Amino acid sequence: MFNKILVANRGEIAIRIMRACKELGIQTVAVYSDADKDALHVQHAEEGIQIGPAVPQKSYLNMDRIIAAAKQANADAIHPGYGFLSENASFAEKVASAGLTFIGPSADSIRAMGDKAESKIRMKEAGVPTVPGVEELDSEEDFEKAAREIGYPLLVKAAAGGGGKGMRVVNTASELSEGIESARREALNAFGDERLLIEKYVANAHHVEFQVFGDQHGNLVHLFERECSVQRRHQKIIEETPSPLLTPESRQQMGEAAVAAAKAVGYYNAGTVEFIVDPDTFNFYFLEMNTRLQVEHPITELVTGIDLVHWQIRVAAGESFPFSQSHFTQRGHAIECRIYAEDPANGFLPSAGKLLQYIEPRGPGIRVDSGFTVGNEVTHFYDPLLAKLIVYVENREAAIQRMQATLKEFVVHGVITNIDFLQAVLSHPDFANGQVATRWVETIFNWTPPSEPSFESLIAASLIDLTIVDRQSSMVQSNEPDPYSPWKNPNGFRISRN
Ligand code: MV4
Repeated sequence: MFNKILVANRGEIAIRIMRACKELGIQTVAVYSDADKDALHVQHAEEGIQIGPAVPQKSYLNMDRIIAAAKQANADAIHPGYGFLSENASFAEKVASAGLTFIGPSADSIRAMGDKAESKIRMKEAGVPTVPGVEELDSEEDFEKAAREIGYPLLVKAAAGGGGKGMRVVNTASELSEGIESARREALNAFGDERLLIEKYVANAHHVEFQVFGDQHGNLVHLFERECSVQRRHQKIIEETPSPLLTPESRQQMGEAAVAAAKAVGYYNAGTVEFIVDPDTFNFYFLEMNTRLQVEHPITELVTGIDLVHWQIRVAAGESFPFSQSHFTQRGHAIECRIYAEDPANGFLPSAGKLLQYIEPRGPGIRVDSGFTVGNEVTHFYDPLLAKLIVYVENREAAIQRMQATLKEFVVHGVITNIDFLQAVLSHPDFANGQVATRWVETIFNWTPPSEPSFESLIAASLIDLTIVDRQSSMVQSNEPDPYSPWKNPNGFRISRN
């Protein structure tokens, strides 16, 4: 087993990984940028190494600097978390070349799944359902011929892409050349690679992904699904498991397809196979595989009862995964809400500032994975995810109720959050009925934030601040008479709780 792991990440996921290390008796090393010298993840580690300026390119994406830090600290392994370098095959190779262990899949698996055209071809060979389409396209005539075969509406996607970048819906033949051109431009811009593929557009699709997990000895299972259809601009907002859409039959078929997909690229460690599901026919299609631990992994941990990060570390060290598929069942229902520092009234723009007040909910079946505490600064350099609020209870109805009640207890002052927006989604009848497809937030759900809080609620907020925050006053350095006054809130008088 490893003696020491460097966590090449920040925020809630760095802390999540460090907790697992400590439980396994492994020492931890944090890396941090100039903007993060007071960040919570640094305090959770036994050692911290400064790796550069705030801009991610020069710190959390700086491969050589991170590997040098791991060598300097005498670490055995690097956990990349999600985002940043987690799906960078060259980084996985560099880590291995430096004599360290990359806690994740092989560089070859990352590379095979990173290219949408290549992965789609490999999935077809492995018998995994993919959306009808064409991958090898060069001339204008190739595209026109493929479009006639596939029919409209169709989707033009960047081969190097993922996450919706370089993607265009084309509804008629007359829109085709414009769609190809703009997708190509965006693909070249985002990935330096202008290759495209086209496929049938599946309208009203649900996003259902399957967690897979394997060791380096050929054992690989799926750990059921996560329904992630509540999204905005390819940013997930709410995830849950089990999916309200799937039947036992479709779940089993999709689980088998997810295992086949992972096995086709010799996968080990934690991964996620993403499908779109047509809710009318239950037809499902492989979209892409995310070769990392995902943000939403906690809901899977709750319903399956296994700690994914423990096992990521253990299988990376060469241990066998001792459970076979029949060991696993889904028990209960889990929902995750992502609490973002962003302003729904202002195009969901990130909201930076100091957390003047920050109180996380607690109680039975409540898990909060967060990277912040009161007094911390939320900067515009990084993802504005403040915390993940996860609830777990016996069924979906109770889970929604628990989430609604728990969100009311989450107090954040100093930045604007999406908490009211989350409440509005959770109380919508379409959500209650499980009838939310991927474009629901953008096309059907037109929520407008409530108007400015009343004068009375501002007075109440200022009194709450004065009484509750006092015991944390040592955390905030200020010589101003009342640093907690909502009248001083740099973001105006909005409060994220009523
Ligand atoms: C699709 C699709 C419909 N039909 N492909 C979006 C990101 C990338 N993973 C692929 N995506 C989609 N591919 C076909 N043939 C709809 C989407 C899509 C989507 C997928 C998952 C989650 C959210 C989404 C939002 C819009 C579109």
